[in-house]
Amino acid sequence: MVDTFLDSENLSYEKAKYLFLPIPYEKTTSFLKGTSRAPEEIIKNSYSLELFDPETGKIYRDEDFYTLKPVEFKKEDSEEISLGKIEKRVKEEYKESKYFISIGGEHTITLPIVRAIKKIKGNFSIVFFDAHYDMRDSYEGTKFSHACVMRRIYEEGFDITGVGMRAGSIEDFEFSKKDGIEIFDLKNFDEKKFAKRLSQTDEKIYISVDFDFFDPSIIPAVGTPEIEGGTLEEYEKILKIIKKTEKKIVGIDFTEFLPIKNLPQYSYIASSIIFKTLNILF
Ligand SMILES: [Mn+2]
Repeated sequence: MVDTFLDSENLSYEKAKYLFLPIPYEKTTSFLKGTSRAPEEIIKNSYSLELFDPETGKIYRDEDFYTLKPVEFKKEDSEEISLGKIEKRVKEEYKESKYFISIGGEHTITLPIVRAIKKIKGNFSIVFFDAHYDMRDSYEGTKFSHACVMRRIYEEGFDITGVGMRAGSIEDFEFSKKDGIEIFDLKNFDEKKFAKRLSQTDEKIYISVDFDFFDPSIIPAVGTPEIEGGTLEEYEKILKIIKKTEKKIVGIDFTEFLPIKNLPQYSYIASSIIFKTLNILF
C-alpha cells in the first residue's frame, strides 16, 4: 500500500509536522457499537487521498504526517484505568513542535487528552462540534460516559464552546446554561456572535470534533446519527472563523466515527474531513 496521509507509519517521525494518535477506546457507547474500529478503518482507507487542495493551494507531502502506535486497552480495564492510559500516552507523545491530532474512539477520550495537554501547555479553551451536549451528570451507571464528557471537562475548569447541538436531555440543556459554557446551534448560527465569543476565550484553543456534528446525509457512520446536522460548508465556515482569530491550536480530536461494514467510502470521507480540517486551520 502507498504511504500517504494517515497511513504513513513507515515515514520519518522527525520530519512529520502532524502526529496522529489512534485511540480505539470504546466502553460506554449507547446506541450502536463499533467506534473502536474507527481509527484503523479511517487510517486504512485514507491512502488514496489527494494531498493537494485546489481551494487553499496547499501541497502536503507524505512525510508531513506520522501515525503513532494506537493506545492499547485491555478488556478488563476499568474506565478510570483506560482514561489513565490515554492521558499517559498523550503526555508521552505530545510534541510542542508538531500538531497533535487524536482519532477515537468514543467521545470520552477528549477528557484524558485535555487533562494531559493542560499539564504541558497550561490553560486553554475548548471548542467542540457535536450533535449532543454530552452534559449529563452520569449515564447508564457511569460518570465517564461519552454522554457526560463535556460536563466532566467543564467541571475541571475548562471554558467550553459547543457548536451543532440539536439533541439532548433536559438535564443537558439546563446544565449548558452555566457560566463558561456557550452553545451555538446551527439554525440560528450568528457568525459575529461566535467570533465575539472566541475573542473572549483563552489565547490557546483545543478543538474536539464528534463526527455526529455532521448531517447523516454526509456521514451516517456514527454511533448516534442525528437529523438536521451540519453541512461541510457550515463546518468549514466555522473553522475559518477560528482560524481568523490566530489563536494557537493546542490539539484536535475526531471521535465517534463508526465504520459501516462494506462501506469503506465513509471511512474515506472521514479521513477527508480530517485532512480538510488541518488544511483550513494550519
Ligand atoms: Mn459527543
